[in-house]
Amino acid sequence: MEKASHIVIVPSPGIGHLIPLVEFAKGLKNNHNISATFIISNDGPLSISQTSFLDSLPIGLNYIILPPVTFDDLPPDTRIETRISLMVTRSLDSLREAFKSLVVEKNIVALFIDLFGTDAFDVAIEYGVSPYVFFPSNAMSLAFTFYLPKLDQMVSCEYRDLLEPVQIPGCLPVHGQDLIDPVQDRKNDAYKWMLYNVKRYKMAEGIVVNTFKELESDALKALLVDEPGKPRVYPVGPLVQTGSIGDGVDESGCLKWLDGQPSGSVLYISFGSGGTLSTNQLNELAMGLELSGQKFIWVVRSPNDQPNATFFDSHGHNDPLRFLPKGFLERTQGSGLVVPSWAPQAQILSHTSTGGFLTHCGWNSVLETVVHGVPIIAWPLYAEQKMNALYLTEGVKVALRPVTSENGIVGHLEIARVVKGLLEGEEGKAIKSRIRDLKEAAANALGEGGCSTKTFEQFVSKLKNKI
Ligand code: UPG
Repeated sequence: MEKASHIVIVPSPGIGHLIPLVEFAKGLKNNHNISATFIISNDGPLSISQTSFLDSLPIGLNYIILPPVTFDDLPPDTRIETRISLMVTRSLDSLREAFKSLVVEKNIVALFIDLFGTDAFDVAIEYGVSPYVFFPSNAMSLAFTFYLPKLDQMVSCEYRDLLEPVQIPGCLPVHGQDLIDPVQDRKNDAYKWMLYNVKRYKMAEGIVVNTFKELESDALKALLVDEPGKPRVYPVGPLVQTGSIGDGVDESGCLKWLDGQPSGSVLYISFGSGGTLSTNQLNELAMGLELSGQKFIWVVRSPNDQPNATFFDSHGHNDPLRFLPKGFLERTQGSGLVVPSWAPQAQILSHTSTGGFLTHCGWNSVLETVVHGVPIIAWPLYAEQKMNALYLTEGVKVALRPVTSENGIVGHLEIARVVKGLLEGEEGKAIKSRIRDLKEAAANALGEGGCSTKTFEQFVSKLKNKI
């Protein structure tokens, strides 16, 4: 009897990459009986959120943790993208061993990487297995990824010094300083890694992207044009976290608290798994929320001058609440709930009391808020988030964006203005109506005969039949 198909997934570190990959794998398992093994590279113990997430994988999805790599030789200011790339590159020997034993046991039809792990392709190819990319961000970033080698050839200065915005095919014009972080300093190793990985994308048999037609029609149209050396792109989204991470107990008390609030009245504030604010900015946000007089749930992290300080460990080790302004917790008691480090985001966004989401615009957060029809305040911090914020405010127009003052801080008056505008103002109403349309479009895309469902099916037949 022929063995059932199996895939291997080599995720980049970070829970924001693991979450959509697991949703993707669940879709393959539940609808097409294709099981999966995640092979996890690391540089030490996994974070609490990663461990509890992996421990709750359903039957048919397994994981292997590779021995840790060492980064002792890297300078302390090594950028996150370099670390992510090196994590996979330095794990290649142990990855090869793990892959070899799986090949003996299972009918492996594909190896998937996301974003920066293209060195793992070599292992797949050695064993005659097809390499694929799962792109956990959007069509706009993927279009930029394809465009980057061209831009690299055409432009010699730093992109942030360009006078004209960059015209990525199918996308809104983007100012150089708003392009993704790893291209902001072309002399940095992170840029070299980025370019190295994107040039290797053409080795992939296909690229699965977590978006859908109605959300990003122009960028997808451009991506779907056949060009030599460009792998076929499969938009199968929105694949979002459905359950909770961990055992599903409402440990933070957020859901119970939301049960007692009026419909659509609460602003949820979270900067994803890695986002952090400076001390100054944390204070302004606290004061702005208080001044707005609106209800809120705020996932607070200890302040840090690096905007992505908790990327590898979302829970941190300090008590973040002690950094809030004196008396803030007492004064906002009853109207606000402050949660240290991590909250059950998917459930909060699906709760009827939630009326807005102040987000760093990580793509999973964007898709989750679209799926639940929750209006957005866009507050990008790092990675491709400025591009996402641009698209949300000026492309699909489902977000308000506070203005940053010249000192780089968003002041409390501006925060209060935008928060009130979203929850009570006319602009908030228009956004609500547009995001409800997108919510419906998302449900249709994933429904029977919907465009993402059909694309998923085409993709699966390619996987199974190797056509
Ligand atoms: N989450 C929670 N509780 C929290 C915080 C986050 O459940 O308290 C979940 C959230 O629901 C989401 C995920 O964690 O599913 C976070 O993903 P995302 O919103 O995409 O943010 P990041 O973790 O920052 O994701 C990284 C990059 C981001 C990029 C994304 C996909 O920072 O810019 O879009 O990966 O590539």
